Amino acid sequence: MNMITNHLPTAELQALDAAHHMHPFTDNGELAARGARVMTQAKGVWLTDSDGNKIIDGMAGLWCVNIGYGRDELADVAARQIKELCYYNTFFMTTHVPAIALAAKIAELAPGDLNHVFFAGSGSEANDTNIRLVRRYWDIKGHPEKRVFISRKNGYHGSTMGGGSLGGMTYIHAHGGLIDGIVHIGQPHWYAEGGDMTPEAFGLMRAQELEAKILELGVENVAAFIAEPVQGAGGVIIAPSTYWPEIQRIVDKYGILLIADEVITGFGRTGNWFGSETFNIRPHIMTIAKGLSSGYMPIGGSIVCDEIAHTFEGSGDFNHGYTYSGHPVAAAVALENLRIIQEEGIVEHVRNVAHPYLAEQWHSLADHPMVGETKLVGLMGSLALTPNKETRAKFKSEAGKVGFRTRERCFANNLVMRHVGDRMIISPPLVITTDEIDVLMARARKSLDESYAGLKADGMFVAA
Ligand code: PXG
Repeated sequence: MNMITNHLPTAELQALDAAHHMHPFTDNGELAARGARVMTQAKGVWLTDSDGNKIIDGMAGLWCVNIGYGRDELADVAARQIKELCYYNTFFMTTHVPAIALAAKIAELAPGDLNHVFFAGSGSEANDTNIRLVRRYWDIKGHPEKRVFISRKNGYHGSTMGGGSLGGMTYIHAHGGLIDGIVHIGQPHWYAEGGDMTPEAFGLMRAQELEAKILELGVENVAAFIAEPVQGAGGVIIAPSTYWPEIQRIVDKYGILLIADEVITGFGRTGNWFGSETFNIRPHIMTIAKGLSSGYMPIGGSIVCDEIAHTFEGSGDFNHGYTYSGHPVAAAVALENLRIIQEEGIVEHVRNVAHPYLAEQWHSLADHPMVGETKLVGLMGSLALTPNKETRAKFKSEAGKVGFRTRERCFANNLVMRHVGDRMIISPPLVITTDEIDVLMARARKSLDESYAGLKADGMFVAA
C-alpha cells in the first residue's frame, strides 16, 4: 500500500519497472533508457504523475474511462461485492446476482433483439468468443463449412491470437502469425487511400470489396463480417456516409453475420449508447468491453441476438468460457457504471453539450498549417498531419515520426493526445466539461504550433 500512496522517488520506480515489468506494445530497451511516466492518481479527466504534474487525459486511459476517474460509487460497490461474494463461476449451471443483473441491463440498453450476453474479461477475449460462437452457430445450423471471417486492414480487434488475427494490423500479424480462416479487405480510409475519388464514391467502392470477397470465397464458406463502427486504434477513421448502408445491404443480401466491434464505440462514445445506432448498423453480435465498466474493472462480452442464442438452445454444451466470465466484482462495478451513465445523462451530455462544443474548436484546427483533415464523431476525433493540404501528401520522414514528435509536445504540455502514424487522436472521458475542453484545445493547439515550428527548424516539413 505504501508504495502506491507514498511512493518511491520516480527514478527508483522507473528502474524497478524497467527491471521487472514487460510492457505491452513497447520496446523495453527504449523504455529502460528513457524511463516510463509513472501515473499515481486521477480524478475526473485529470491524471497526476509521480512528479506532481496535472495532465488532462484526452484519451480516457485507453478509450475506456467514460465516466471519468475516481468515482467513489464504484469503489463502494466493489468493496461491498468483495465482502458479499468475491468470486463464483458461471459454469456448471450456476450463476450469481451481479452477472444476472448486468446481462439484463445490457439487454435493455442494446438495440433490437440483442438480448443475450456471453461475458469475457476483455475485448480480445470477447472477439475470441465470437470466432468460436459464430463457427459453432453455423455448425449447428448444418453449415460447418461456413468458417471464414472477413475483416478489414487496419482494423483492431485485440491482441490474443483470435483478436490479433481478426484485426488487420500487419505489425501484429508479424509477431506470432494468424489463425486460419480470416481474410481482410480494404478499409474506408478516404484521406490516406481515396486518391482522386470523392469520399462517397470511395466509401462505396470499399464497401463493395466485401461483396467481391464473398463471391470470391463462395458465400457457403463465409461466416461473418466484423468491423468497428469507427476504427479507433487505426486512427479514428470515420467511414464516408455511403459505406455502412452498402455494407448492411451486402450482409443482408448474402445472409452472413455482422459483428460490430463496439469495444470503443459502445457506451456513449459516439453520442448514442452504441456506435451501431449512430451509423444505423444492425449487427447480429456486438463486442463490448472498455466503457462497459469505464475501465474500473476488466470485463468484456459479446451481445448476441435472439436467433443466434436460440439456435444454441438444446444443441448441447457450447465448449467455451473463461474463469472470469461474468466475474461478480467486475459485473457489479459495470452495473454501477451503467447506472451512472444512464442516471446522469452522460450520453446526452456527449450528444448535446460536449460534442457540439468540442466540434467547433476541433474543426477550427483545419486552419492550422499542418492539419489536412479534422474528424470527430461524438467524443472521438482525429487530425491528419500533412506537409501539403492540397495534395494530402505524406511526410518525407518515416511514417509516424511527425506524429510521434507532435505527441511528445502534447506530453510536455501535460496533455494526453495520441498519435497513430501521422494522425493525432483524442477520445476524452465523456464527462468532460466545456471548461475542460477549452484547456484540452488550448494545449492541443500549443502542441501543434510547437511541433510545426520544430519541424520547420529541422527541415522536416517536407512532402515525400
Ligand atoms: N476491439 C476494439 C475495437 C478495440 O479497440 C479490442 C477489441 C481489444 O480489447 P482488449 O480489452 O482486449 O484490449 C480493442 C482494444 C490503442 C489501443 O493503442 C487500443 C485498444 C487496446 C490497446 C491499445 O489505441 N483497443
